[in-house]
Amino acid sequence: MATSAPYEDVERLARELRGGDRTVLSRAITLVESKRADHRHIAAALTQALLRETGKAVRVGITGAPGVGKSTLIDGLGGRLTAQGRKVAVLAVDPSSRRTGGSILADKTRMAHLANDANAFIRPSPSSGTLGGVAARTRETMLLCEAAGYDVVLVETVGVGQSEIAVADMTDFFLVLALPGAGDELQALKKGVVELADMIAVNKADGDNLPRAKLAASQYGAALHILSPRSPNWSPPVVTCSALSGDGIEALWEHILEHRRRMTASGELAARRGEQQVKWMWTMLEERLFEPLRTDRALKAALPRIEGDVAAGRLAPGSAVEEIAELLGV
Ligand SMILES: Nc1nc2c(ncn2[C@@H]2O[C@H](COP(=O)(O)OP(=O)(O)OP(=O)(O)O)[C@@H](O)[C@H]2O)c(=O)[nH]1
Ligand SMILES: [Mg+2]
Repeated sequence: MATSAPYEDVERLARELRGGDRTVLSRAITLVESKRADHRHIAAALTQALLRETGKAVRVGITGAPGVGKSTLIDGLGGRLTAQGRKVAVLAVDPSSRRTGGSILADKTRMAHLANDANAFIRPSPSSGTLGGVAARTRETMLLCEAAGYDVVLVETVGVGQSEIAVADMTDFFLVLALPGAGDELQALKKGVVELADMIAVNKADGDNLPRAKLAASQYGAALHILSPRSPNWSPPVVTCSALSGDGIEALWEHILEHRRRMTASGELAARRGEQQVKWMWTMLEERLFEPLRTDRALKAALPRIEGDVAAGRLAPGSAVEEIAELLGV
C-alpha cells in the first residue's frame, strides 16, 4: 500500500475511479471510512470532484429481521441484474457489533454468486462508530460506487435501532422483507418501518410456507391500506417471493422500475434526493460537531468527576455543561 498513488492527488484518484477499477474503488472507500482529519478532508474533496458522476444509480434499501433472507435475495436479484449487463454494488449499514471480525466473510459467503461476479462489488458495513457515522460513510461509499460505474446500489440493513431510517434516507426505493406467518407477524414489524416501505415482500414463500406467505401478504396489504402512502403516485405493493428459488424476484424488480418511472415523471425522485442531500449535510455536520465529545482527552479525563458531581447534586447540570464547553473551547 505504501507505494500506491498518494491520496493527496484527488484529481488522479477521481480519474482512476471513473475508470471503474475495483482496487481504486476499494482504496477510495477506505479513505472515506477513515477517521483521520486529513483523510476526511480529502474524502470531501473527492466526493465534490465526483459530484457530476454520482446520482445515476437505482438505489434500493433492503431491510427485514435477522435471517429473513436479505442477503439471499440480494444475491439472486443482483445476479439477474449483472446478467442483464448492469453493474451492481452491495453495501450494508450495520452499526451493531455483531458483524465485527467475520463481517467480510459472512457477507460474502451469503452472497456466493455475487461474490464471484466481476460486475458486482460487495462492501460490508463500516464496522464501528455511531449509526450516523456508519450511515454517512455508507452513503459516501455509494457515491463512489456510482462514480465507478455501478448503476444499481443495494443497501442491506438488519434494522436495529434507527438504521432503517438512515438507509431509507439514502435510497430511492425502500424494500421491507417479511416472513410468512399469520397473526402477530404484523406486530413484529415496527410501524415506523412499514410507513417507510415502498414495497413489502413476504419472503420464503416456498414449500410448506406458501399458504402462510399468501395469508401474511394479504394481512400486510390490509394494514398498508389504512396508512396514508408516502407518495400520492405510489401505493406500496405487497408481494410474495422466494429468494431461494427465485420465484417472484423478477416481479420485484419490475415494481422497482415502475416506481422509478412514476417518481421520475412526477418530479418526486429529484425532490426526494434533494431533501436527502440536505438531511445528509446535517447528519455529517452533527457527526463532526459531536466528534470532540467522544474523542477529546481532557474531557474524557474530567468526565467521571463531572458526572459524579452532577449525580451527587454538587454540580448543577447547567454548570457542568459550561465547564465541558470551556474544556472543548466551544
Ligand atoms: N426456504 C427459504 N429459505 C430462505 C429464503 N431466503 C433465505 N433463506 C434462508 O434463510 C437463511 C438466512 O438467509 P440470509 O439471506 O442470510 O438472511 P439475512 O436477512 O441476510 O440475515 P442477516 O444478514 O443475518 O440479518 C439462510 O439459511 C437462507 O438460505 C427463501 O426464500 N426460502
Ligand atoms: Mg444478511
